Amino acid sequence: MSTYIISDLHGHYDEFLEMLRVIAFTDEDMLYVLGDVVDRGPKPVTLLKDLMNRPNVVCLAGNHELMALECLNFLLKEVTEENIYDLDEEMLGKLLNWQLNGSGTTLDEFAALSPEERDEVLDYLGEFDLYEEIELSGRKYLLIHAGLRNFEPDRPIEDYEPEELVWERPDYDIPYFDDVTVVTGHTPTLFIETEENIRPGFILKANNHIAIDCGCGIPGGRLACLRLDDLLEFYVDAVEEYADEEYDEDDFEGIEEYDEDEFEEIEKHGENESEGIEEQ
Ligand SMILES: [Mn+2]
Repeated sequence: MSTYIISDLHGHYDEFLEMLRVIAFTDEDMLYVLGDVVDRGPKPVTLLKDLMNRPNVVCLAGNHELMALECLNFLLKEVTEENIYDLDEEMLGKLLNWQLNGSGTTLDEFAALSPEERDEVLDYLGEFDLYEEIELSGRKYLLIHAGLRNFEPDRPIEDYEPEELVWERPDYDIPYFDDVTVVTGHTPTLFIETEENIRPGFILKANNHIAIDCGCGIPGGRLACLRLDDLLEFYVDAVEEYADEEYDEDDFEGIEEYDEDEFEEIEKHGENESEGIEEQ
């Protein structure tokens, strides 16, 4: 029995299946998916429907799951005289922010589902935890999507707000903990600027950090999987030529045109999402 970690699948279902073949994944093994299953890539909902039928796969929430859940729940609400005003500027901003972050493929596949399937997918998304603590081969690991915003060494992990765990860009030069390795996705290693990142686009292990988003779907990137038992790395090249216009640099610029006070939360997201990854 082995424990594997993968992240930022972003709808790359074919590459995911290929990775399961490469690692010879069995029912005895365990796989943790560190968030961002949906958006950007071609088959995000197909991927979700596959994952939800695998009892030995645990998905954690990424920023894209939080955006998708909130927006899809809103979009599915029946419009009534009471709730019609919920479509206020803040909600419009959230919908636009999701669109700018690659919601298109998720919405397309979601719209094609039956009402029952939509409920199943939303229920499944709502079950994603924000973190997982595991111990393996005498080493402690904290699995989260992005990092620890407003980090304090003694702050219990359960006290962090969801937003603090799914949008952060960690400083990979500085360990969070001496005795716990923090495993994250979210920031493609292609764009991590630290001296120890000698192979951008491959898994980075440095300073009690392990960064495993190797940018499947981004030019120069690939899908990565880590076997935690012995830290062996596995890679699968992207099947599809990446051609997602929603990754345009202009999209990230547009998001800064909002009124600062009203859209403080959204700007924060937009800024962080685009920071250092303008090439995506
Ligand atoms: Mn992310």
